[in-house]
Amino acid sequence: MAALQDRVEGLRGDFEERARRIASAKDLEDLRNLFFSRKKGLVTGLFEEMKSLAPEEKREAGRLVNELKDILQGRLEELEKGLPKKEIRVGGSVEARSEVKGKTTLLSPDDLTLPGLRRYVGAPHPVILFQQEIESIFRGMGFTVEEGPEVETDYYNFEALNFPPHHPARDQWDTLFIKGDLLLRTHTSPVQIRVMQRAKPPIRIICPGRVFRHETPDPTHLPMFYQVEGLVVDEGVTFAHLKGTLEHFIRALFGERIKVRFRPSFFPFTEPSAEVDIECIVCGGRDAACRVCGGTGWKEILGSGMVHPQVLKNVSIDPERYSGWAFGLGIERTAMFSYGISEMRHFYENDLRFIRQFQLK
Ligand code: FA5
Repeated sequence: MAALQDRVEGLRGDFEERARRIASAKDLEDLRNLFFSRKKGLVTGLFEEMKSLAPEEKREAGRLVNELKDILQGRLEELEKGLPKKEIRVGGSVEARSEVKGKTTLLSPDDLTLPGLRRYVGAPHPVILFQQEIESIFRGMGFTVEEGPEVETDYYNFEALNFPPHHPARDQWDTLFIKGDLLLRTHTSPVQIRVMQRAKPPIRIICPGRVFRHETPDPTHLPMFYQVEGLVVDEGVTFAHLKGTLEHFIRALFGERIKVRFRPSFFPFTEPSAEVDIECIVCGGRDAACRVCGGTGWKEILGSGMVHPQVLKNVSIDPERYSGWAFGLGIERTAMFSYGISEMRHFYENDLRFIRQFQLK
């Protein structure tokens, strides 16, 4: 029996020695044949020899040889998995297969419920996803969605909105001028004018789009960003409608428990005017050095107010009969709070590790 044990150990050593030199499916196949071919296989030979043993020796010999067989077959499987794989395209997906014994075998057939290898096909940008969420809340309240040009004239961007020429309030919007009267719109408010010129009250619209300002980027400011404008004009419209609608909208976005505040402000095209802040979701007001809220615990997300009577006159709507309210919300500013991002510039760095997190599930 000691002699058999020596031979079994010798065969294991020999097997490992050869296994180290395997570089292809052909090498692996030769190794398998050397040990297990039906006529001359070294392990097969041991089973043959056992037949001539005395019955009392057979049991122990059988245990030793079967153990060797199991170990070596396990090793052959491991070696097969380690072979270089061929990539085979099946209906657009890539599956890993290996070639052994001249046959192509699908690897890891053990668990057919494992997901296949998925190809990344792209997804809407998080800012656009958020814009769509905003649109859907306002559509639910009966608003329709309008658009306007990104290249505007001074008239629509400023004058019709009650900024007289050379008025200091223009400085609030660092404008990128193109040529003569043309400029890149600094806000979506010019769309209010375009809509009121072509439609008469009742008006209930929102208009999302890109705006441009000569600004240095920081965690909460960009030189190109998205706004969404809202405008309601009808008989009997009051500030209470403005407040109720915006509060409903903000709670629909952030949940019932979000803290919201209206703060008096100034815009030439609204009177009275208010800016709306929400609690700083990044620090919750607990970090005096917060780069998002500056330690105040609040961050402005939109400007709003009752449409100035002069603006209504500019589009031939009678301010004695009609009144209206409007708002302009920063989409990235609001999105960063909704997604819990402390840095607005991430949206435009084109880092796929960031962008892919917002893919629709
Ligand atoms: C305006 O642009 C007004 N047109 C808003 C308005 C519309 C008031 C209708 C009244 C009636 P303001 O400059 O504050 O206002 O910008 C509005 C929002 O845009 C801000 O609350 C903020 O959320 C966002 N925002 C402003 N500047 C930037 C910037 N540089 N980067 C990113 N978001 C900005």
